[in-house]
This record gives sequence, C-alpha cells and structure tokens, in this order.
Amino acid sequence: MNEIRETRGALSGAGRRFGIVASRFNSRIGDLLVAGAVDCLRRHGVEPGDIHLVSVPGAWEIPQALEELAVAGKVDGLVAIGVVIRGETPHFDYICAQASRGIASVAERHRLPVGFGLLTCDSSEQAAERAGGKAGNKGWEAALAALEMADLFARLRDGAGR
Ligand code: INI
Repeated sequence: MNEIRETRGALSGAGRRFGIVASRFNSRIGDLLVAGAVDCLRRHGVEPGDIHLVSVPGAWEIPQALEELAVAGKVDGLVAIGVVIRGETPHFDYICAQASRGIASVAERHRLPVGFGLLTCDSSEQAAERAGGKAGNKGWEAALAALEMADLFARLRDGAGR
C-alpha cells in the first residue's frame, strides 16, 4: 500500500514505427544527425521498413510535416531534426521559436512522442560539436527519447497509468 509505483519506458523499438522529419538546411550537419537517429533506432530493434524519413526544406517546415505524419496515424513516435544557425538578423529567433513551439504542439495535440533533435546554435562549429563531435549526437539522443517515450506511452495506456 505504501509502495511508490514507478513507470519507465524501455529502450526497445521492436515492432514500432517511427517517422523522422529532417530539414535540408545546413544539411552537411543535418545528415550526421539523421544518420545518428537512424543508427539509434536500428540498434534498438526498429526495422528499416518501419522508419519513414521525410525531408523538408528548412526548420520552419518541420512542424508542418510532423503534423501530416501525426494525422496519418501510422507511427508510434516522431523525431524532428534540423540545424538553425544564428545569422546577422532576428530571422534565427523567429525560426527557432516557431519550429520549437510547433514541434511541441504536434506532440501535445496528437499525444505522440516527438524527439527534439533541432540544433539552435551560434555557429556551425557549435552545431558540428553536437552532430557527432564532443557534445555527442543530438539526432541519436532525440531518437532515443522518442523510443523511450513510445514505450512509456504504451505502458501508460496499457493500464500502468491508472
Ligand atoms: N532553416 C533552417 O533549417 N536553418 C537555418 O539556419 C535557416 N536560416 O538560417 O535561415 C533556415 N531558414 C529557412 C526556413 O526554415 C524556411 O525553410 C524558409 O524560410 C522557407 O519557408
């Protein structure tokens, strides 16, 4: 009676389907994030045929494609990948804010896990560090979060949440 109940998602993607929405802007770095995300999903048991990689022009378009995938209802989780690098105008702030807000909004409205692999950096050096450099690979991390959350949601919906 006095025991605390704990629920945590397992890092197992077997039988699950994932969509990755990746922006092509700054694709030299973005491709490394995508490779990290795919590697993570594959290493955790997701079949290649269960991964749908969707390419969009820039970070601004990421939430729009996530929305389409969420509405189609054929995935257990999504991963958003992009690279926004600060320029000389406030453009950066608008894109980052809108893309982040849109990504979160898809997750919440559709009750679907969405891993956040959008880099918002001051320089391409900073971005490269986060795409397989000394700060890890944020695409890999975003995919891992989506995997864990997909399993967590399945457990909570299976009765563990009550
Ligand atoms: N899109 C990015 O993904 N990263 C950026 O750094 C970037 N910059 O710097 O402009 C960028 N702009 C394009 C934007 O996301 C849209 O694709 C474009 O405005 C067309 O709608």
